[in-house]
Amino acid sequence: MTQQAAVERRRLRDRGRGAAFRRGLASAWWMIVFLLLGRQYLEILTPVELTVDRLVPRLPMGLFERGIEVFGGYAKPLFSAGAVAVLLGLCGLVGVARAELRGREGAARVAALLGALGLVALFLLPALAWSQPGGARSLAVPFHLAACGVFAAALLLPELLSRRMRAAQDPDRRELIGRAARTGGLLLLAAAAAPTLLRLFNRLTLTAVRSDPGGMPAPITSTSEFYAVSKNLVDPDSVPQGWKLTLAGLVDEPYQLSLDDLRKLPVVEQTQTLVCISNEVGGNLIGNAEWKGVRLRDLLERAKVRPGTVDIKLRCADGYTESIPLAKAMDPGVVLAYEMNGAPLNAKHGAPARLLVPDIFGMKNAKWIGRIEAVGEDYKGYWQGQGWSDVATIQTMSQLRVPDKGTAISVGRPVQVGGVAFAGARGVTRVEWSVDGGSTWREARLREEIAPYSWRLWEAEWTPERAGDAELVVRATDGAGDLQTADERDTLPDGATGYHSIRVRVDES
Ligand SMILES: Nc1nc2c(c(=O)[nH]1)N[C@H]1C(S)=C(S)[C@@H](COP(=O)(O)O)O[C@H]1N2
Ligand SMILES: [Mo]
Repeated sequence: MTQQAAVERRRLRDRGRGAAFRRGLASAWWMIVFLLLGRQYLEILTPVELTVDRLVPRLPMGLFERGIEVFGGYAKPLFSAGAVAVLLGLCGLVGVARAELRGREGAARVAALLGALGLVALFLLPALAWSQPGGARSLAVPFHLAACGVFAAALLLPELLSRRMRAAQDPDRRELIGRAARTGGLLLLAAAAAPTLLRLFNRLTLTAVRSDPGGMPAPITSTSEFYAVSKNLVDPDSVPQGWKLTLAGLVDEPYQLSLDDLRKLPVVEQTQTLVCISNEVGGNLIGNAEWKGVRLRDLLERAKVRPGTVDIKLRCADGYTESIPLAKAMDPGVVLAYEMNGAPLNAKHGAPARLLVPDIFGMKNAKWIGRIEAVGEDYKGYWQGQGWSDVATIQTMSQLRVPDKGTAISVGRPVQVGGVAFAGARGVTRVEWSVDGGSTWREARLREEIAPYSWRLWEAEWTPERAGDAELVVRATDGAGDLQTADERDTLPDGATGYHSIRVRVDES
């Protein structure tokens, strides 16, 4: 054989492999539609959602941190896109494996093919499905197995059918029928998948949602401007039919409550600020709202928590789990809320009920709660596996919100300086600000206290005396008299610390 012939052969083989890979991908499309239908009608999570859900909290902390550092708010969509690529890649490879094996002999061929399919079928999808949270789990595993079956059928059936037709019909007719079948199939699939895709798309929580209107914040953040953070690619969007809150575990009298039952219990109203532990210094994952609900303590007393209980564990519709120590759970400030800013809690913020835990970072404020359980161990929640603080006490923090970027500042003309300060349950008693990078400090005016667990708005007036760059800095003192730490620390694992500062240009008047 000449060298040229060998090269030509390799070229053909590579081209054949490309086609086989593409055929694997095309077969995956059927499986994807099948999975989307399951997502739409059976609430079975897609492999991509499950991958993100399982993998992210297991990433080593350093890697997670790097990811957030490099990709910022895009980390979640990029990670998801990666998961899609890996799953599709596997499907393509199965396509190639199948084509490679076609030339081989009988039994070996079948065995190898089954092996390749089995790899996907028996391990990947069902293993993922196993981690499906909530009631759909028993359905999820057989459903994902069936999805593998759909993939296998899409890959193998056309070949089997065309072999039959080849025997029966002339080539032109065969070609026509084949094309019609493919086009019709694709249209059908597109029609079936469209509503699901649309629905999922509307519920995507790719990044923390918060529209920043700029300027001095309102004392109460409107629900539409309130940041939203969740671990999910797609949040739970509807309260399941017949939703019940379950109180169980180490209790003498377990019980269930409907939303109506919950609304009949003694009501508490509480204005409280939420802040995410991954909020950077000066970041906007913070908001203040008026909540309404019932005391967790009342719910627990009714269930008669047994001695030996260590933690109160929360289980949510999205599979999220969290825990707070029993002593904290009995704090009258811990509220199971079903209203936010005068309206029923919406889907983004945890409908039908979410927990509010004053003094503790947002992650302990579990949303979409379905089960509250007394447990005899120090239970580690979703994020603690990765090393985020389990105590998660809010750090004293303060922010400059004005002047904001667009404000023109010039010598001799007064401008407003101001923002928010927050120290969890300790409260803020003093805010100071500086125009020289923290060399000298001035006293800020605190606006009146909104509520014990709420942020405090602060403001001051500044009349610049010199043109050039100025560095504005702010720091707060909490109710215990402790000055906010100037130590610059990252969000991981205890929440960011350090002073917020902004550089501004002062023009000649
Ligand atoms: N069930 C559930 N609850 C959750 C989360 C989640 O992913 N799932 N995220 C937590 C985090 S990290 C934060 S900061 C707050 C944010 O609450 P918000 O979206 O109402 O602002 O919800 C917490 N509760
Ligand atoms: Mo958070």
